[in-house]
Amino acid sequence: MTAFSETIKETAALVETALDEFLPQRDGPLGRVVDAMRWGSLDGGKRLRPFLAIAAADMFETPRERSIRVGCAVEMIHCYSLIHDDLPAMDDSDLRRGRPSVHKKFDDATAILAGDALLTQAFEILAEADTHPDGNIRCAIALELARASGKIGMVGGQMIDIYAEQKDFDLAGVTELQRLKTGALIRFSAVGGGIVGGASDDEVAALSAYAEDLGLAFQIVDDILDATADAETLGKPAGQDAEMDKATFIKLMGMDGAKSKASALVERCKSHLDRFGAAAEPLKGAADFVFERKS
Ligand code: GRG
Repeated sequence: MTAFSETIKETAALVETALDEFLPQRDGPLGRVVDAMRWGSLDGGKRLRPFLAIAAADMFETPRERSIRVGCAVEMIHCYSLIHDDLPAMDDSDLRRGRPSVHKKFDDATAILAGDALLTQAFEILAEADTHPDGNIRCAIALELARASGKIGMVGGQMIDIYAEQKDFDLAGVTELQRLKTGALIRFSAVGGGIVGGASDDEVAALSAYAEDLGLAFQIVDDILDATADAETLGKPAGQDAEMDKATFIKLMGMDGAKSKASALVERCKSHLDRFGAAAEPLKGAADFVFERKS
């Protein structure tokens, strides 16, 4: 196992423990929504977003108790989005992270409420004094997360994506859609980690530039993995699947073009961190991990 795989596993274990503590089991009907929140957020996923938050904050020698809370907040938003995305009204997926999705394990109403409760709790965690003693810093982080998650971020991107299934988008359109749908939370992760660590405006801007390139590379790699999996299932050349009505980076750039673009973005995203010297190695490792990932 590479050094980076070990590092991300270590932070994932910290996040797992913290999420478990944020979601204590309860009795009765309230216990049902907590169980669904736990099902949708514990024991799964790469935990890339919390890793970015923690690694960015580590560059400024921030107490881990603070950065883990920022990481848990963004992971809760991510998990809520997956729970809602899996619902019949959206992607209608029976499986998530290799097991039944929340609405399959429970029911649609419980899945909607579990997603809503994770979304709300993310902001509760950020507002609590344990996240940072300075209320202005807590407010700045919450503002960034609200913008990354809502109509000018992830929700806006999801809305465009649902619409884009019927429309042909060009490269600029797909890039903008993905910047919102998946890029905004990835950007928040690095920026939120920087803010909780007391980064200067210039340092936050460098983290933002890094994460914007990283988020785009992440989505291009996601399209490459999807197209490769579809090609294996359908026995067709990668990219020529039943979802050809949906604009993807593979459709617009071809498989080779998409791979070159992702590789170039990963190299460029790392260069934004050169000013931080050796302290940026974990974040640079995350960029290589995104490019090389298989799931
Ligand atoms: C329902 C408001 C709302 C938004 C949904 C992000 C999203 C928007 C839907 C997810 C659909 C999807 C599979 C998008 C592709 C990119 C992506 C976000 C993949 C999942 O993220 P990973 O790979 O997942 O980080 P893990 O399980 O590792 O956390």
